Amino acid sequence: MSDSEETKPKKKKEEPRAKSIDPAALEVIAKAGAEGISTVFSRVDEMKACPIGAAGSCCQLCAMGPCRLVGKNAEEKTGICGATHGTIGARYMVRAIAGGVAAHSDHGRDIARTLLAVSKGNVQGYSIKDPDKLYRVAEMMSISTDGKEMNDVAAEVAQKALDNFNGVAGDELTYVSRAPQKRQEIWRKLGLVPRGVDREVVESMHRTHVGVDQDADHLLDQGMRTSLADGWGGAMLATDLSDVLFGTPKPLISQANLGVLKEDEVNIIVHGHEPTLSEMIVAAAQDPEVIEYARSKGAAGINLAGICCTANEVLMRHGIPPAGNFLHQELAIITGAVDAMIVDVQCVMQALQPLAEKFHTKLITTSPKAKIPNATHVEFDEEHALDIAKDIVRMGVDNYVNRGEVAIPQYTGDLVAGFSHEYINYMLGGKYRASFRPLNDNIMNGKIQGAVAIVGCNNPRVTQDEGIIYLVRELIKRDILVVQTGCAAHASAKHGLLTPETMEMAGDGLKEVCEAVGMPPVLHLGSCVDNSRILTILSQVVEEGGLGDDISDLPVAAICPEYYCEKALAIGTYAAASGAYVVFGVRNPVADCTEVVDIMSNGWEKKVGGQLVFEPENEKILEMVMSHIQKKREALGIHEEKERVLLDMAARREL
Ligand code: MSK
Repeated sequence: MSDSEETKPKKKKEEPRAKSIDPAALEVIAKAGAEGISTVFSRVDEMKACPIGAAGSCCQLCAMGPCRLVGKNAEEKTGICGATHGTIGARYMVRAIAGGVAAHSDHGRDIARTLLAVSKGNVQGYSIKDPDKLYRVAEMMSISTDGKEMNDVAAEVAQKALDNFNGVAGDELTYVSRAPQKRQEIWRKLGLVPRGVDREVVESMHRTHVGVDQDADHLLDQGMRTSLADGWGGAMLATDLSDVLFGTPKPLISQANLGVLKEDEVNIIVHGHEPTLSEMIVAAAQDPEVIEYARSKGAAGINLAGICCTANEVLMRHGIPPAGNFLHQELAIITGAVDAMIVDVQCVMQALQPLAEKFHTKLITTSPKAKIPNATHVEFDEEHALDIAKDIVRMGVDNYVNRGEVAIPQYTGDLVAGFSHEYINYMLGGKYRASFRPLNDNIMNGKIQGAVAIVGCNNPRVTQDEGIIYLVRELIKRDILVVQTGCAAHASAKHGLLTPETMEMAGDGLKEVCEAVGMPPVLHLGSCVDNSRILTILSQVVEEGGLGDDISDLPVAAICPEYYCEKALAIGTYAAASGAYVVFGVRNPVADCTEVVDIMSNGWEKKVGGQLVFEPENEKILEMVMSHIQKKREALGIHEEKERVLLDMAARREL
């Protein structure tokens, strides 16, 4: 060995990254490893991400390519057609946003179609569970309800919702009027008001086709307009009409994680997104005749659990326990205890069927839009919804006797969920004076420094739940109220952070408010489409007064620490286009397109007051979000701690 080799510093071997911080997940991952079973956690090590595509430097839009803008001076290179790095990156973002918007909005459209069918009596098992909300939605849509039967109002509401998709509701989506006045003016001035959900998605696909829109900034404006058709359109309609049909959530208790599976009962998991199916599965699993059928097979009962956002839909309204988030779908099957996994659309891995074949699990697809080779397909339709749901549940029951060895990790987290925007309003102000005033006052007096939404998915490229849990804990410690949706909420649920006891981890100010109101410092608002509830809350906080006149004035932010899909990018974009500061973890999908990175951060901040930025380090995300919140507090003049003045009776009277 030469001298120079001897003195060369040895390259430190990188420690393998932990797969998860969830002990239940780690237990099943170890079992899978020992038995040679492939999972998303093992495949992610085998499949290295393509570095060119990962940074937004690959254009695959036509057969002249794919073009790879790499090497020295990559920023100055162009594709064969002359497309710049900026155009390529912007086209990627706009197509991703359009994909996400299409997914959420097709979900919303299906709920509207179900409401229309209910109004005409063409369904089995559904009814209008929250008539008050139906009338509030009708008012919001300027539909007169005077002297009309409830079903006629429902038909008009459903039709107006459907018109929002088709673009025949008018020049602007109906719910744009729910945004603060100033926000609406910003959108109108910039031409960002969405005209119809379908129209914006189609226009995005057209403008990103080769040879059409070639200006990155102009393309990304269309990305914002399309995303707004989700947040203030498809997703908001999905949330409101789901509340009308299935009930508006109120707080309830439950548990989360793989430990909710039961060894002596038929375990059925609902997985995917749309509540139309899962609501009927809940009803079928509670049907005494079906339960008796399960007993006849030797089971003690039927245990229903959820994965992903379907889990959130049935948790929020029925307290059905989530068995876990996105990365738990395979792990649940590997416990050997799942007799049927019923799926509809979105976030369902194709790996489930080959895995289910190694165990006894029956994978049942139900949507006419989504089939999986070799899975059992039972097509769902609203006209025969309850009968179909009962048939599906019976298939799970029949499969109970085929179980082999079962290994359920004994971990669960207690949780409180069910915080709809209506309930938060009521909780803060009370029955007779429901209002966001106490929240605004406590933000103004500094007991609450601000609010942050921690939302989105899991991604096996990062340690499962780690970023989400770190940020939740650190933010509440700094007197930040946290709201959650999607799989990020499951992470907190599994780790016991969605309980009132969590207020012990909160800063003194936040703790005091939580004690006074009787709320946990981390609020579960629902599924991914329910991110629209956050937009509604922000609009109401602005309307309440004292914190500026637009969402961009508020000391708030949104973080998606473990995103993986296009839907997350759509949500992040509509939040930024609505004026929020949005940070994504994992990686920047257009990192090498500096023009696009700059437009979505500095450009959008100047244009719409919000930003979409990417930062893989959780500690840096925390710093960035806290400094943004302080910046907003300073701009509002509420950054200095005010001396607390005790008022005498005269001063109180004056007030
Ligand atoms: S399910 S979109 S992994 S949050 Fe909504 Fe979870 Fe993300 Fe699917």
